[in-house]
Amino acid sequence: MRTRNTLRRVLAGAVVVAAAMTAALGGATAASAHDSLVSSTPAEGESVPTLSEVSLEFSANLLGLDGGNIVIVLGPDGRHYESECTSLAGPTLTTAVALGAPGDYQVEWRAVSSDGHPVSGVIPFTYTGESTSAGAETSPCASAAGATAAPTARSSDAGGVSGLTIGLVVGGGAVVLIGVLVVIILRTRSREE
Ligand SMILES: [Cu+2]
Repeated sequence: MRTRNTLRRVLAGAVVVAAAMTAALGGATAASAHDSLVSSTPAEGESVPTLSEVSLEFSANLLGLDGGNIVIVLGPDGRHYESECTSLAGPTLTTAVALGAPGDYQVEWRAVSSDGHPVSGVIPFTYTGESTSAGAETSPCASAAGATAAPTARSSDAGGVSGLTIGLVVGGGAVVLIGVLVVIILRTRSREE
């Protein structure tokens, strides 16, 4: 009988610890979903005869941080064909362009998700129209000059679950579990004596 009671207490303790750990981890994970690109003009792989503006639509309103939302358009010659800075309106980024010789172009974008995380991507497309610009060596927009460099270091935000956080929660749970076991063993022993 005593063995059965002890077993029951150990199981109850383990269930409480597991529930606490699940709640801690689950809460942190739910807060870290970031925005994604929903659609774009031009679409990926699309062939366009004219293009005056690139527009990207995201799954939620982006954060309007200075220099955080950047769209550049690179031609087959590697030159820049965006003609203005990127503007943000809710979930949409828009950049005016004047394309050069027909060929394979790519839109390179970087945005600040509504949860503060940087997201980025590349959209290749083909231009079949006539040249309207000679392009530029660098972006005409000052904040986009370093756009091809790595995204800004905003990833150590409050929303994400770092390895350290998981380690602390798991470690804390283990300490509590060991404590519960020690108390149960001591109680069982003193009763037997
Ligand atoms: Cu995120």
